Amino acid sequence: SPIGIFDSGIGGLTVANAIRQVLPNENLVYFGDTAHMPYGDKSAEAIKYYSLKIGKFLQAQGCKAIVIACNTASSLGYHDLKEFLGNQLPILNVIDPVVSYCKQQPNYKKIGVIATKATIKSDVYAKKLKENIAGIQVRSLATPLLAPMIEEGFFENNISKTIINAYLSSPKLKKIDSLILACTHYPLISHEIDEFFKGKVEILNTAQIVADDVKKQLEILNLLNNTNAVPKHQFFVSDKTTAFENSTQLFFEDKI
Ligand code: DGN
Repeated sequence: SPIGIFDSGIGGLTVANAIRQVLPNENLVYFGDTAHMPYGDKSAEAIKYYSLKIGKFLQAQGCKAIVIACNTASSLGYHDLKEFLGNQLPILNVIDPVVSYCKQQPNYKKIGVIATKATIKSDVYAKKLKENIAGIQVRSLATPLLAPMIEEGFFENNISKTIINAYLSSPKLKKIDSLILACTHYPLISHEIDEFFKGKVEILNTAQIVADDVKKQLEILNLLNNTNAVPKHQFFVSDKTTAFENSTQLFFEDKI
């Protein structure tokens, strides 16, 4: 049976892409909630409601586990979804693996977090990091223009450089030693972010960290597919937009 993966839209395809590289034998079912994107500006209630409905849909598709491949839904929908379905199948989010990763880096003292408004407002990253790492300082900054900017294909150009520069110059991010890219879209601009900090800040590619953790968790639960059959991936959206079709190459690095 497949691994279920969902996101507010296309961003989670960066996570799905990382998962298929790490677990090439696994079938994936991806759900992009394009009718309700972007989640980043929605209320907590709406995000919880959408997450539960999508979780139910993925379960009905026969998924053996669900990965919430969206930082906003992981911040606001994970708890309820786990309570609702967690006794029937494992529910994984994109935040806990990153927190565990940071915990293993003794040189991290002051961690920056950039994400959508809803993720930053939830304060879940800061709470979880502080709960797990004694004495850690966390500096969170909402960077709401970045996701739509990337989705429109604006990166590696003057516009993205100006916007990235404006956000990252915030006094909040002064003297951070590491930066969590806490939004599914940001791996596409990690190079530009790295350039801004002139290589002095460690940039955490969350998609890769999450994919490695999904493999680890499913191994522990003995849920990995041991056959060598060619995997079959299925993609569902709540609204089939041309934006989704156009962006898949960018985010999934493949045709869908
Ligand atoms: N996928 C969302 C996230 O990781 O927070 C970003 C897209 C959005 O809803 N703006």
